[in-house]
Amino acid sequence: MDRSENTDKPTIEPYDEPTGGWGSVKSLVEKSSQEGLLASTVWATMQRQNKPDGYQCVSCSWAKPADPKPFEYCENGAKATMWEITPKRCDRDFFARHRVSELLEWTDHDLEKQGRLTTPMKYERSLDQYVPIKWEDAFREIGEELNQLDPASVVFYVSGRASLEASHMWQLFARIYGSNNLPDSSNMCHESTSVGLPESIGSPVGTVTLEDFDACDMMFFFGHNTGTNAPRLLHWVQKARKRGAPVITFNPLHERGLMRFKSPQNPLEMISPDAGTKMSSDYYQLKVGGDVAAMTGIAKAIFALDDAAKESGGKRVLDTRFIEEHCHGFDEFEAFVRAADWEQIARCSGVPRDELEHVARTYSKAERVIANYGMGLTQHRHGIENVQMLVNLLLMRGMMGKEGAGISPIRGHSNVQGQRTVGITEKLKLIPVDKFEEFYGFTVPKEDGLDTVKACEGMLDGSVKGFVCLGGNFARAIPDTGRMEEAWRKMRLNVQISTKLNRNHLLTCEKTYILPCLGRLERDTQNGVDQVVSVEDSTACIHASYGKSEPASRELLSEPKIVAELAKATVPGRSTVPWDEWIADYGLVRDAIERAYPVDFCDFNQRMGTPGGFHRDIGACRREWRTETKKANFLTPESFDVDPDIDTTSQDVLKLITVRSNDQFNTTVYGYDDRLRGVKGTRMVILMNVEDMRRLGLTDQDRVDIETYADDGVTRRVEDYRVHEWQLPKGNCAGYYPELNALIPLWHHSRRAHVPAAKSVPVRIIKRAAG
Ligand SMILES: Nc1nc2c(c(=O)[nH]1)N[C@H]1C(S)=C(S)[C@@H](COP(=O)(O)OP(=O)(O)OC[C@H]3O[C@@H](n4cnc5c(=O)[nH]c(N)nc54)[C@H](O)[C@@H]3O)O[C@H]1N2
Ligand SMILES: Nc1nc2c(c(=O)[nH]1)N[C@H]1C(S)=C(S)[C@@H](COP(=O)(O)OP(=O)(O)OC[C@H]3O[C@@H](n4cnc5c(=O)[nH]c(N)nc54)[C@H](O)[C@@H]3O)O[C@H]1N2
Ligand SMILES: [Mo]
Repeated sequence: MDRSENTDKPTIEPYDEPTGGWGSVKSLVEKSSQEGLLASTVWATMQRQNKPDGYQCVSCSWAKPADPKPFEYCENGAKATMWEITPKRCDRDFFARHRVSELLEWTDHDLEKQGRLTTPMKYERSLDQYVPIKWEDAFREIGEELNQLDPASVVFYVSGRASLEASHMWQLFARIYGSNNLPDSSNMCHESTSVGLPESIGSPVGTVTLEDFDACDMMFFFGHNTGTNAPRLLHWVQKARKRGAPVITFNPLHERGLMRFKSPQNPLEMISPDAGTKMSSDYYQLKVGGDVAAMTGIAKAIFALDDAAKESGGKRVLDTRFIEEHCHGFDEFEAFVRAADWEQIARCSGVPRDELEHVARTYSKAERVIANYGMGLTQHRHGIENVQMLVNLLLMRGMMGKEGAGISPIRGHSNVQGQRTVGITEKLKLIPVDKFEEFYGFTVPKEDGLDTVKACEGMLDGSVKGFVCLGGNFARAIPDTGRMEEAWRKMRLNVQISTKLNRNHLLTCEKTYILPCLGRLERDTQNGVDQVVSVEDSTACIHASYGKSEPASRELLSEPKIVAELAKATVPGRSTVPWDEWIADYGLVRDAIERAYPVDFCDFNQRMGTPGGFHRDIGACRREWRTETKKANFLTPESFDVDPDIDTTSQDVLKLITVRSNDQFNTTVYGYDDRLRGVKGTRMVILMNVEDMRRLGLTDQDRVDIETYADDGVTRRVEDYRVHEWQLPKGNCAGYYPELNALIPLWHHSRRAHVPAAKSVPVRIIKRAAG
């Protein structure tokens, strides 16, 4: 693959502008002209973004308010929109001009930059090219192939963008066919949340809504790059700061969005020469993986403050009534925290005792606290423990199930949370098996299916033979790129339902198909009627989304239509699902969702237009704990010594974090700049602490190779990266996903949730010989 760079002389300079502001506006103007979009088209489309009667943004999953601003979008949401409504086309002529072996040399950026896919294509091995295929032939051939394969050997992947309607149909199709193999992008993302939170509070999702953000008097941010990955949330952080609420951030990197922000929606702020709002009142650059230790320190200091209050007869710092009435496991937790050694806490977290005590003092004074977090907590070997420890911290002070307080996992893809709600999961216990069987007259296979890591293991051992993907770029998003690409090509079937060309399409199997689909912004007319779809945001609010843009090609089919046609070709007569009726009216799919999930989706069709969305039934929001103990559980970690099964004490092993730039959406690379980190023209950099550089004999701009430190007999290596000095903790380094996924061993994942531990990869940096 070619290098992810667009110049020989990339520059990296500290960026000290606020997020938002004019930098954001300039970046958008550049992007729209690169895409060849008319300003009037962009303007007309954007005005409908995240509006109750418009479409829900295809970028992040952040909540959509009931009373949107005139422009309820951010720089990155606008980029995602422009990427979808681009006039560029990756059509049959393109595929006639380029062989697949040639395209394999292209970068992710160059592949997707070709524009929207327009025609169903099939790989023709003798030509090493994709050739057009008629839709009906594609469906028939795929159906025949699936029926020759053992259903247990086929995987049905979903990336988190597909609507609730398409997702519900997808999982029914897979299960009728005979497979519970339904991994999703959430398996690589917030699965530590989906496994960890139900054990703690009996809810798989967060407990806060926008009203809570308006009511809180303090926030925590652990491991989230808000300025890039959920920029609209910055408005709520800014509002909180303006009313004097402290915002305390723990992140090994100084992320601009949580430092300074200027709202591009506010003309006065834009013309003011000041540096914008200071977003985090306190910002701690903890060591990668040091969160359990840091939170143990904060908890320890809370106990000390509470002891002092008890002694002096002052107001207790612990919410003892809440703990007694609502919690289980407190004593064990208290014993663990009290026994923890300050010296070890400081060493493991990288944050000194007095600073953690300062955090505890601030926290002890707040009444309504929200704890936000992202991939910095979930993508670790101890991802679940991270999440549960953050809940413990909230439970100590009763910060759950009351206004202005709660846990806020900031989800990724725009409908990733909702897909799980309507049945996308490999775990049987999470779906209403009996209902599906009763409603549709088929038998759901009775064993759990494969999640992402297990599906990859199956590919490696040859037991997985077919992959059907509803969106996404699975092969590029997973770890161990080298081994997985090789294994992928040995499968029999690769079906990709997509909007843009990506590397997963080029990993061809015995039979390979690209099925191009409509995007969410586009008009989806079935049976002469424009259809509506729906999504669930990060705060468990469900919204309708109305696509109105002209479809990129007349040949495109909608995702629900493609799923229905695949099902009809593969499992005809094996269920009573009325596929054709559902396609003629997506409202009937919503009725089916309501029947399967009557509490969450009560009056679905009537309520989906509610401004701000309608909120799902989350017990923990009103202190109803759906756990085995019927209480909110304090869950005590075994230790806070991180990654105990990987020995990184050796002086030259660093822990690598893989992150997103401000110019990408996951594997979609819009460009080679990361404005908010001051990186221009390249993604092939490795950001390092100056002391580590010195020790390893490196200077700025040196060329290095990076190798994984693991003794499993596999060499994992990326070559010719540029070193750059960066302000991050000693022993840590950082670079960009997905290029660096080649370094992550498949087995390096959250122990129980199986989220690849993309934030803590043990690596060695090797200087390249000059010349
Ligand atoms: N524009 C844009 N928006 C997006 C996406 C995108 O690619 N582009 N992706 C979407 C998706 S699917 C997701 S999941 C979200 C991802 O959004 P984030 O959760 O912000 O994901 P990352 O970019 O991986 O950044 C993780 C952050 O965690 C920090 N971190 C790393 N290790 C640790 C640690 O050990 N402890 C702590 N406390 N912090 C740590 C990193 O420095 C970084 O700031 O964004 C969504 N929104
Ligand atoms: N090292 C490392 N690895 C990671 C991560 C990390 O932080 N570090 N993050 C992980 C996370 S959080 C996630 S969510 C995964 C992301 O993994 P995925 O969700 O699989 O990947 P995306 O890059 O979002 O998928 C992009 C592709 O989706 C297709 N697409 C876009 N819009 C649509 C649509 O409307 N319909 C359909 N059918 N297709 C569409 C386009 O063809 C595009 O090429 O990656 C994970 N991998
Ligand atoms: Mo994600």
